[in-house]
Amino acid sequence: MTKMLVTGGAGFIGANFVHYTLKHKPEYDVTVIDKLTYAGNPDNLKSILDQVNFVTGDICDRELMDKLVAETDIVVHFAAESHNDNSLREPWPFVETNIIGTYTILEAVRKHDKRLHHISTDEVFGDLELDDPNRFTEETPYNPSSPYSSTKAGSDHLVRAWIRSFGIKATISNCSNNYGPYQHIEKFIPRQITNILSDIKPKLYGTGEQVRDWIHVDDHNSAVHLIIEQGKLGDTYIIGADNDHVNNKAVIELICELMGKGADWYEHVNDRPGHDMRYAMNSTKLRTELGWQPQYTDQDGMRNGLQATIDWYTENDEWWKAEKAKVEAKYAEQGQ
Ligand code: NAD
Ligand code: TDX
Repeated sequence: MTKMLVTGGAGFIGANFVHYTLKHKPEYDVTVIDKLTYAGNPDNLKSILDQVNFVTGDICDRELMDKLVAETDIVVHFAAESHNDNSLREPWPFVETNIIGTYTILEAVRKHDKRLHHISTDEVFGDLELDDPNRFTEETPYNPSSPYSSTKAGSDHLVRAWIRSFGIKATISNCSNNYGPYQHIEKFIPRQITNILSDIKPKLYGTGEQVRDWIHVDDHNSAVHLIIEQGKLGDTYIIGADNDHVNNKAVIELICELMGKGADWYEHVNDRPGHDMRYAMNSTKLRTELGWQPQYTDQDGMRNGLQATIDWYTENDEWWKAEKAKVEAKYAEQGQ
């Protein structure tokens, strides 16, 4: 068995990754380290908790990370503060977890000579204009906009520097916007689904012309496994499912339609300051070098993936209901 340490494994993508790993990759013996911030929920792993080792702790804790990294073969690093809107209200936890936390992991990986895969985001590249034909590639220069994306960019720079200066055995992936089960209801898609389920109108920032390159979380995680197994050490891989033609307005209208509301049953609210316009990913390297293919593709793929996600939030209302009023009250303070 290969020992795998998953940081942030009680959050959205990390928990889906652990489920995916146990289902498709039985050769891994998984340990999760998670601080259980507001975004971490041990219930995300409830059905498989007896099959993983779960450690509650902070990735900034040097002693703890040194011990956990020493005991593992590979670290898959998802833990982060992940929400842009929160980073605009209070940036410090982003600096601490995303930068100092990643530094702490890098030092442990360096000392114990362990394999690392670092999970990052398209947002490190900044944004594109709506009419720009380009997509982000592994060579796109970094140009982050928010405290969130700049701290993720900082963490990527640390990983790249540790690869070059110390020769650590690491890979990096930059993925676009994920959706699927277990995503915190502060995020765009689950917020709107749970709004409709709570008889609240969905909330669209500004005009809603912004474009996100949506990818189902299982497609992200299948790519991560492929990179872990076959990726070239030291390299970066872009992960995206070619969904960069759907703007926020179209997504909200599709959610309304799939949930039996009129396509205009939503309201415009205050825009996000510094709001990135468009993200678009060119995942040619991952597809040609490693043979990756997403399962949920283009408009129909998004329709199928969204329907499955709507069903999940509908069937699992005990998972989100207690949080809903608090999340909406926080948004209401910003006129959102
Ligand atoms: P999330 O906020 O749902 O989960 C983050 C998890 O990390 C939580 O379980 C939280 O408790 C844990 N955590 C936070 N600070 C910690 C600390 N100091 N020590 C230990 N654990 C800590 O985030 P997510 O959406 O699942 O994102 C996971 C990773 O994927 C992040 O690195 C994010 O930047 C990246 N990413 C996310 C998306 C997306 O669309 N959500 C897209 C691309 C990349
Ligand atoms: O209520 C809303 N209404 C709305 O119009 C919310 C919460 C968001 N939006 C807009 C803002 C964005 O243009 O929807 C889009 C998506 O918003 P988020 O879900 O907050 O995602 P985003 O800011 O694009 O970042 C996400 O993708 C990249 C993740 O949260 C990051 O962790 C990841 O790195």
